[in-house]
Amino acid sequence: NPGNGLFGLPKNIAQQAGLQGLVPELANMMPNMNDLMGDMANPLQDVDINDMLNDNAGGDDNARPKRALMSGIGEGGKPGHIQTSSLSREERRAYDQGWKDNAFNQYLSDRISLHRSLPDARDPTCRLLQYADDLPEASVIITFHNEAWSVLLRSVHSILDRSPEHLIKEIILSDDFSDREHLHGPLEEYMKDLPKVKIVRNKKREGLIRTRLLGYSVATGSVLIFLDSHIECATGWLEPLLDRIKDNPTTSVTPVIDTIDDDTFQFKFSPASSTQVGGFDWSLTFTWHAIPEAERRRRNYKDYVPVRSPTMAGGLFAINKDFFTHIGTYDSGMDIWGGENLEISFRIWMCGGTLETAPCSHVGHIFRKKSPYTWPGNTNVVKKNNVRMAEVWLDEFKVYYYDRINNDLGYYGDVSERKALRRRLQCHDFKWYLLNVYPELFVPGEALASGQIKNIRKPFCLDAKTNYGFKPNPVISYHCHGLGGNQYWMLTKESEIFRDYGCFDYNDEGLLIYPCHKSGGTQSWLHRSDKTIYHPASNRCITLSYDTSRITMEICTGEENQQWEWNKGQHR
Ligand code: LR7
Ligand code: MN
Repeated sequence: NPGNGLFGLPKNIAQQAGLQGLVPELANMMPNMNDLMGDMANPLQDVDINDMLNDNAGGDDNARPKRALMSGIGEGGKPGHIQTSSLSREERRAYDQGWKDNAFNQYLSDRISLHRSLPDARDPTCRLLQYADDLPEASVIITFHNEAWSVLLRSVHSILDRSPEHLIKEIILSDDFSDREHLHGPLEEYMKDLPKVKIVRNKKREGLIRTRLLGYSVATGSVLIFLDSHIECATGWLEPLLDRIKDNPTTSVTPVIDTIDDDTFQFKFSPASSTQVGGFDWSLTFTWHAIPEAERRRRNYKDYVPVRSPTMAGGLFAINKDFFTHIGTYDSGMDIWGGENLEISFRIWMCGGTLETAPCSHVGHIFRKKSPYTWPGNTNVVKKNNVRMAEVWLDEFKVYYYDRINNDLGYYGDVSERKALRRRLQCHDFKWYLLNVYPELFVPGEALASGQIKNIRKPFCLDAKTNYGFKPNPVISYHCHGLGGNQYWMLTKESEIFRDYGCFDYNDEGLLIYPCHKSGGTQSWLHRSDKTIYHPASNRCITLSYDTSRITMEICTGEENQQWEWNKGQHR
């Protein structure tokens, strides 16, 4: 049906409704309505019937005894537990080693089925959508470095078990010079039974960026899907991605990334209503955000409609192979880890593409608290990668990042080829990106003052972490180090003192960093001409105690212990 949108609906109608590729109105005609009804009568309560039905419909069933697995550990994505007190000494050693090697609970993973069932809590409309038969074929590329056996295999099986057979051209396992034994002979042996799986290997440790490029170099499908090596694809994950790319080959799509708990392996399925989009801050760190109102409106407030996202987390996305080639794949000068996610996000948008998240597509990922593998070379690779990105893509805005790293760029290699790529493709500039794609981002140029906030007499600066941990972080004072970091603060026109979405907030609990709420009140501050930092809501001033170097909020006296200077910009 040339000229038509998917499902034979004229494209313009689908588009007008903001529903490219999605026709919920047809829901009551859809056959799997019966499946939904069947759900009610399902006696196997811990598993969603749709999951099972879809798995079976997926073709590649591997003839596994599903019923037998229902009660197994981790089934249905439920949390598993290892009673460490009842482990023998040997078992306990294996348990500890699993954590040490992987920074997740490998011992538990090894006891969960490689084909475990998962919850399916997609927006109900997602289950009703039908996709064209001729979606493009995907090459799935998984890069790995010393991944745990059960976790890597479960990643692979979750793809095969939950994808229509004809849509997976191949799964390419791209090995970044792993030295664990199981990832060599045993892996080759195991994969002999899975003809779609190919293994390629680096000759030395390259990092995830060049390892993805190795996978790309042997891929033959028309769509590439990059995945981390510790994921599980949920029911229906594939079609929504391919559908968007079929519709428009310049669209790159990510699934919703659900959390697989690093300790319990619980699959925490996030509901469609809480889908988030990607952003970044000026330390060039990826961040998550609620969907902005304008974008919600564009989607007619429908949670299952693909949502435009300024950036992606990096590890899980689908992209047309020719488009990936056209926009310059990845920057092969980036090492080990980091930076490539924002770099490709900016490049997709600035060079003619669109980046979206498909709320009907769900893939779980094991989020861990630290990196378990070595980071060869003791230069700061993330900084190096970020500087490469900033030099090529950020134009005049790069100074805001450089401010944060104390203008110490370090060695970052040659970026002339990447600059030439940008000129050749005639990409938009970064200002265009900020205006059109990410207008919500605060640009420090708009700040009234920025940099460290130093006491007028003593070399002490206001200092705090802005990550939101268990408890909000207090604002303290610390010897001024002049490196930016935790002493970098901006004062906005809206009278906030902030960095990266964390704002000075003085309330009953003290002077703490809270997420900025944009409504003044306890987060409103004035840097007055007498250099005091005044808090109208409490009628107090930020005060340095000279003997203890503690920060308190006191009645304003205007004395030196209440006088502060920013190193850029001043009071108004
Ligand atoms: O040297 C390396 N060589 C590799 O092959 C380092 C890593 N890798 C592999 C590794 O085995 C894994 O499969 O690369 C993949 C990513 O490494 P992780 O899992 O240690 O990274 P992460 O999940 O903490 O990091 C996120 O940001 C990275 C920035 O470079 C990459 O873009 C990751 O793919 C990305 N992961 C995700 O987007 C999943 C969702 C997380 C979020 C938010
Ligand atoms: Mn990961």
